[in-house]
Amino acid sequence: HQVVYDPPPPTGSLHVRAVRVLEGNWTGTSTVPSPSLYPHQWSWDSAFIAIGLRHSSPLRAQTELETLLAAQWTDGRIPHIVFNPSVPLDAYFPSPDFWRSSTAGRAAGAPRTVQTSGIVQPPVHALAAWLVHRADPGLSRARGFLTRVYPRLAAWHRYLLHRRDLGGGGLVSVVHPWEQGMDNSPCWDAPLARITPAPARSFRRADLGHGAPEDRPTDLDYGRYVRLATDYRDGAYADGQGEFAVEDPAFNALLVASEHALARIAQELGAAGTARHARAERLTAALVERLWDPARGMFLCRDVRGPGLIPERSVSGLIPLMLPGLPPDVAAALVRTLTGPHFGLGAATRLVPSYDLLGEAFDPHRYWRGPAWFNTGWLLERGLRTHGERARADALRSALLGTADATGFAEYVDPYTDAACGALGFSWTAALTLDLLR
Ligand code: 9YW
Repeated sequence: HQVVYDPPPPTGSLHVRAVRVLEGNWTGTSTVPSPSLYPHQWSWDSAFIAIGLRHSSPLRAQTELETLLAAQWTDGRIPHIVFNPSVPLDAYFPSPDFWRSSTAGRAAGAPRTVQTSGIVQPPVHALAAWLVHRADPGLSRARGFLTRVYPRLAAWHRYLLHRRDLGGGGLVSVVHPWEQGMDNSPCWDAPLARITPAPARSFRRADLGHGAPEDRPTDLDYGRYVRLATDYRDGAYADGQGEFAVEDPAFNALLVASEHALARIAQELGAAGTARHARAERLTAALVERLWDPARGMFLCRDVRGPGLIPERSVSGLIPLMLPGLPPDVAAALVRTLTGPHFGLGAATRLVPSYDLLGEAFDPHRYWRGPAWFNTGWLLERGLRTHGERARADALRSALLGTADATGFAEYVDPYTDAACGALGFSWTAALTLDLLR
C-alpha cells in the first residue's frame, strides 16, 4: 500500500522558524515572496522582507534592497517585479515576454541586462533602507550602503512626485491595480468597469495552478489587468495616457513615511533633511485634503479619471494612521473606524480585514476583498503605537504573532477564523514576525 509521508511538526522557536522560511526563500541575491506562487523578486515585498531580515542578517537585508535597486529604470521607477532568468517563463504570468522591458521600456530607461515589469509598487523602500541601516550602522557605513542607495531612492521619489501626479493635486496616482499591491480590492471595481477586458484566450494564468481559484482574483479581473498593462507597454511606459488613474491612501502614506526616512538618510550622510521633511508634511496635508472622508472616518481612494472619491472602505484607507504628523482628530477617527463595526478590530476580528466587513463585496477568502494580511497589520500596529494606543497595539501584535505561528506563515487569513489562505511559508509574513518579535 501507499506510504503516507507524515512530516514531523515544525520545531524551534517562532524566531528560528521565521528565519528558516526566509533562508528557504533566499536565492543568493534576494528573497522570493513564495517559491511556488511568486518565484521572482517583488518590490514592496522586498522592502518588508528587508525590515525583518535586518534582525537575522543585516548584510542580506542590505543586499535585498541593493538587488532591487540595481533593476531601477533611468526615469527613476523601481519595477514591481525583477525576473529571475533561471525560472521557466510559464512559472508566472505575466512573464518577461509580456512586459518586454528591455525593448518596450527603452525610452523610459529600463535596464538592458535584467528583465523587469514596467509598473511599480508602494514606496516602502526608503523606510526599509533607513531601518536596515539602523540595525547595524557599522556594517552599513563600512559598505557605503546609504551612500549608494540614497541617490536611487531620491530618483524613485522624484519619479513618483513628478511623473505620477496625474490628478494635479500633489498626490501620486497608480495606473494599475497591481501597483497599489492590493490587486482585486473592491476599490478598483468602479474604475476597472470602464476597461475593456483582454480576451481570456489571449493569456494564460499561472496562479490558478498554485492557489485555490476561489481565493484568487477572477478571470474577468485578470482580463482587465492584462488590458491595462498591455496598453501601458504599447505606449512605451509613458505616463499620463492611461484610462486608469487612482490616488490611493496607503500608497501615498507610505511615500510620506519614506520621504521622512529619506530626510533622515540625508542627515546621516551630512546633508540637510529639512526640505524633505517639509515635503512630507505637504504630502500629508494633500492626503487629508484630497482623500479624507469625515463621514466615514477614514481615507478613500480618488478615481482621477472618474467621478472622484470611491465610496468603498478598504484597509488602505486606515494605513495613514502610521503617520505621526496626522491631525489628532483624524488619527482619533481612524482608531474609531478600525475598532468599529466595519473593521471590527478587538471585537469581531483580532486581525485587520482588508475590506469592510459590512461591505457588499466582502468575501472572507478572496485575496484583498476581506482576508487579513500581515503587512497591513504590521503597518497598523505601528500606527496604533505611534498614536499612543498601546493596549490595542499590543493586542494586534500578539494576534499577528500567534496567527503567523499557527498558520505556518500564511500569505493571508480568514479575518473571522484566522484560518490560512493562499501560500504558506510566505516571506513578508515571516519577516514581519521577526520584526514584531524584537
Ligand atoms: C499577483 C507578491 C505579490 C504582492 C502583492 C499581491 C500579489 C501578485 O503578490 O500580487 O500575481 O497577484 O497582491 O501585493 O506584492 O507577494
